[in-house]
Amino acid sequence: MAEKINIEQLAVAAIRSLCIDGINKANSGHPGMALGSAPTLYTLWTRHLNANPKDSHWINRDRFVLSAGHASMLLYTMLHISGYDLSLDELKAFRQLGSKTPGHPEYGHTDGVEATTGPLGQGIAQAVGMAMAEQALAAQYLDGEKLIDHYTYVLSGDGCLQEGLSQEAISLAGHQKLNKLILFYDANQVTLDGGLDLTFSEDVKTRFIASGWNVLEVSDGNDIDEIDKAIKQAKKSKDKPTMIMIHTVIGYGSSKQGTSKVHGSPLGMEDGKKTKVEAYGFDHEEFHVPLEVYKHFEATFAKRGLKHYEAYQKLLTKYQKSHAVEFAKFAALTKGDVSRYLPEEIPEFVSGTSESTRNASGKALNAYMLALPNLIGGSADVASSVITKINGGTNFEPNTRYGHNINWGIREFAMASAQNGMLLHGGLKTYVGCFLVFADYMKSAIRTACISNLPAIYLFSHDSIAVGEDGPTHQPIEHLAMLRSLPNIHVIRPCDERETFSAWKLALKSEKTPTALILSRQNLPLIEGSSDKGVAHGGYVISKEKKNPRLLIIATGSEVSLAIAAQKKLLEEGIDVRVVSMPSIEIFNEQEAKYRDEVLNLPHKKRVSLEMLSTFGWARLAKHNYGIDTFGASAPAKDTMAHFGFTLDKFVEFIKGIL
Ligand SMILES: Cc1ncc(C[n+]2csc(CCOP(=O)(O)OP(=O)(O)O)c2C)c(N)n1
Repeated sequence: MAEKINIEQLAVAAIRSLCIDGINKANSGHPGMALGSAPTLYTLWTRHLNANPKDSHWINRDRFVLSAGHASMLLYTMLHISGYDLSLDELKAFRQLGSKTPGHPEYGHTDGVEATTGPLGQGIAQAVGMAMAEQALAAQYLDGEKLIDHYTYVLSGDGCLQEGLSQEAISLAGHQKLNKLILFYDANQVTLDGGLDLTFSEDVKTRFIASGWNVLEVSDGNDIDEIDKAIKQAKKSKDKPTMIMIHTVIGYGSSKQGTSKVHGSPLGMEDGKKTKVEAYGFDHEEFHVPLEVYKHFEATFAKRGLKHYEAYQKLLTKYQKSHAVEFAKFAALTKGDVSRYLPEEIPEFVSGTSESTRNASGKALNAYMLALPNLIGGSADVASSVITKINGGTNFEPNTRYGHNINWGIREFAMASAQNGMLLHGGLKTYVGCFLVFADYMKSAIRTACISNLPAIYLFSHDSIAVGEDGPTHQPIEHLAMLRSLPNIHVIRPCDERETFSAWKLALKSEKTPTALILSRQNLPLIEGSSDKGVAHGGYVISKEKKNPRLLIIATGSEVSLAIAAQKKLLEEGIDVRVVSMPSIEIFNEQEAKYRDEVLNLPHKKRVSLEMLSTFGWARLAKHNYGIDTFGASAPAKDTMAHFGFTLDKFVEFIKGIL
């Protein structure tokens, strides 16, 4: 390619070349899709995306999510060239310790990265959540469509579309008519192991159409005008999200183009140089970006973004004048500042009452909803079982976007992942719910929330074998251990109504840590010693010893009342014990050692944990662990509990055995 190339071709060549250089230098990374999809992102950035790199958190910016997170070098290159806070040196440090350019995009780590991606499929679901948040937020304010009105773009490969999660998300987006969501499908016919003929024969276009999407096609992924035309058309959609299938060549221009060999291996110096010079007409030293390319991005992307940004600032000033109260609310809530709305005190509760913690959670949700106008959420078709509805509230639907009740359908994974997207968007407080046993379906999305520091809220009810008749498939055993093993999560299993209100308050106050509330199906008595402050400490003495405790029982949730009953019975026989309620091990571990030692005032060998779930993990806190390390059984709850030893007599016997 000897002839002179125009600025657009030059820019695309520079983008591709930087991708080659970054991956070569790291000797690690995925050039395949980066080279194939470079023109798509070039077109999006220079002709459509509205954002301001100088204020990259501007609430009304367009969102772009790289669902195919392995093509991270392409995203970093776009962010660098378009003026985000990402230097060329950072691109040179691709995939190195401490760099801002980790192997896969990490939200909060790199300026301009909108979502943590890499686990395939999750980017699509997060983008769906962002598009939902955009619609919800616009509807929650008077004339809110002035405040929030933007597009959400997402780039997916074959991998994301093969993941089951993508179909959950696509189906949901079609049903919700998220017309401002635009998905680019990099259709390069290749995945990691080889050609698509190995694994994927479905008609992807028909699949999207069947799910309620518009489908457009770009026959040549190098044709900027063709891509541009498709985006323009997609933006006109009034009632459907749009998928643009773009035919690209994996590893475009390299000697291994069109094959899986270029999916995830650096080109190497020789092929890299040859590809840059011969295929792209780009004969420069490594990591060179011609000045005119930077200027071109300034004149297109940055200029357009700034124009929109400045117009928005003017609009905000006007809005502030005409809608002072609404504006104050918008300003506070889009900063995530809920403290001024949330009551510090929890209600008074009447002794002698009994309530399941799932019901208590429903009451707490409805109480806090009155104070927190941007609370929105729902469940995966178990709203009446997990008690996730806002009473008298409207459903979030295409014609009632102001509704706060989301019917997620039976799509747990997409629900959890889309919640991440909603939180990433900003402006909303969210929660999602399902049975604890199905937390596994959501696991990877929960993990992403933890990595991304998102204050997601999970309501997990039916929290033990006390589910009864539904049997082992519906009785959680190892699930609490699984959740607790995640870094950066608060798992809270309240023991009564009071603790549940406290747990909800903590969840709503959290800014960077997800919270899982573990809720009972069965009624639990209000416990005299339960305390709001105690929950805030994660664990506390809920029922003190008489004088000199010989043992210390640490219980959570529904087992706290059993522990207290055992304490009473043991005392009758002259055995003094202390009972600690430990709704959240993680929060307890965050307390000062002095406090922890005061609560757990006996040595490890004199402590007993009591939880009607797997004992896994409890050995760290107590030598003796009373729990269930097999699967459950189908029977009425009372019989199941008796069968597994969760009766007063059996537990007391166990304690005596220790002594
Ligand atoms: C959930 C998940 N499974 C597996 C992987 C490993 N992986 C990364 S990329 C990839 C292939 C993706 O194919 P495609 O989306 O077509 O990307 P391309 O080959 O075009 O780069 C695989 C299997 C992953 N990142 N996430």
